[in-house]
Amino acid sequence: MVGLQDTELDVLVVGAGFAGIYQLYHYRKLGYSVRIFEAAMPYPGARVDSDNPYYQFSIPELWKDWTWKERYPGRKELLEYFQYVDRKLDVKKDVSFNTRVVAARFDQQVDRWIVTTEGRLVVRPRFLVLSVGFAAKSYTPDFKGLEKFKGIFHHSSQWPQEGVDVKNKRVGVIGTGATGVQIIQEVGPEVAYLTVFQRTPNFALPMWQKVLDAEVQAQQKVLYPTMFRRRLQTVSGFGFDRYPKPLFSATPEERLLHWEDLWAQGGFHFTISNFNDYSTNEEANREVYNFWRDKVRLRIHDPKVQEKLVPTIPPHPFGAKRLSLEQSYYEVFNQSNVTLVDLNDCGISEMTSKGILTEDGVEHELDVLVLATGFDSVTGSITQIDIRGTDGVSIAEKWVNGVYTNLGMTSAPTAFSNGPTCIELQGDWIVQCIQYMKENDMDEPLFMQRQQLKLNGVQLSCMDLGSRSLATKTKTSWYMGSNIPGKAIEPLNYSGGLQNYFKIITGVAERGYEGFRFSKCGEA
Ligand code: NA7
Repeated sequence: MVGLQDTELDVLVVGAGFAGIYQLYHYRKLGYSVRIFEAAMPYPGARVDSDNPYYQFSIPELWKDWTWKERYPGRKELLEYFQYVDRKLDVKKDVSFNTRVVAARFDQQVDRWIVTTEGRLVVRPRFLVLSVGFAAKSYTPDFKGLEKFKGIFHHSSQWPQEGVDVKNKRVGVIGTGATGVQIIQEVGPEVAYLTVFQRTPNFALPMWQKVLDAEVQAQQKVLYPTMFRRRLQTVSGFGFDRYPKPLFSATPEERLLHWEDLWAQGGFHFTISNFNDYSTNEEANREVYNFWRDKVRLRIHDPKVQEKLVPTIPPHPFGAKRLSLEQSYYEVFNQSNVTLVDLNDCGISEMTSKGILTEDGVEHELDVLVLATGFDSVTGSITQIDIRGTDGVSIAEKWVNGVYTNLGMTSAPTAFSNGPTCIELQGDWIVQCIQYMKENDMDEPLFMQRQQLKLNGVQLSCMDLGSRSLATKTKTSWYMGSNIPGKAIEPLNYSGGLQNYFKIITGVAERGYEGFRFSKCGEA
């Protein structure tokens, strides 16, 4: 690391996840000097929510020799996959781990970024690519007395790599988002006692996990190139798409038949391939909810718990908040050693040395407390880095009232889709844009994040699209930034479909990066 001090690089990539590695792969091919800085980890039960084979690199030298074990790979298999990727591409030699980027400013005199890490390392890349993901900044609510708690507690994103032994322990989980659901179903069968603190029920969908057959996978690989191309033509970056009909144009029998079919396919098939108006038409949405409700309620024995987990009337439209995929989540609540605390009936007063005191005076004693309370999603990953443009104003200050255009930097939130699909789509675009700038000796305080492309925001009107979606009808949601007190409330994802997003960004590039402002190197 010492050897890197003051190094000049073509590209510095921040983050060694799917996006960062994809960037590295392409810059190496172009012969650029490139390095990744990675800060660094996963909780019990962490699992991919995307169907195989879509959650992987589409790089042929990677998928050709890799065989997945499960339809939705878990933490262990994903780690093995990344180890395999490392062996194949020798990723690590260009990654500095445990290296958190804290600041970046553009020096117009030398046309370079001055990037500083927590350990005071300074490097000077010409291009800075933030592949930091949408959930790099965790959110822990300001619980009174949290510091008094004598047991073990962690936010899900800061789970110790060596794990925490929850066997025969009294465990509490705050939060029932996608993370909480995964943790609850994983630890439920092992613990002495589980107390789940729920504010909003998650409308979780059965994933129908299954072991994959190596032979079938090998045969299917002939289709992979087509499948990977097809992803870009769909609304969500998977191989399947919306059902091309509004809900009420179908007869009740046709609806039921379609829903049963989607249900049997498992996972996000039920949302993505549902009727094409279910996320914009409230009545259609309620019909979809009712189908989900009636299926899931059957799995919960206690009628009171049933109503808490799967309410007769939903607190928000179906799919307006991120749905989770589950395998045995609802059955956990049938265990006699599990209590569901509805924080709407009775909130958290404070944390004590022994556990959590709720407003009814009950002290829930715990050995381990899991804070599955989410993230300052999408923008927090970027604003937590002190990034300053040529005017000296930080990106956090610029975005305090919402994400908007800044100097020559126009930013637009990510297209909302399967992660790797969008990562590769935007990744290709970023690589080509940087190549274009290098070839033309152009410079500009070019700030790019795989989710925050420097595009003409007018074309990607998230606000317009978002306001038509039922996703706005939630009290707290990371889709809208409303889960973080004080954060500007606005749709943070482009919901116009990945296929449309693809057309827009390709069009901008083809028209010579329309809407961008480039300057020649040396022109301060
Ligand atoms: P989420 O989806 O933001 O979930 C956070 C959960 O924490 C959610 O159930 C919140 O309830 C709950 N929460 C947040 N603040 C509080 C307070 N103060 N008291 C009680 N409960 C609280 O984060 P995840 O980590 O589950 O998932 C993030 C994404 O990562 C996921 O969607 C995937 O795309 C991957 P609420 O619903 O706001 O009432």
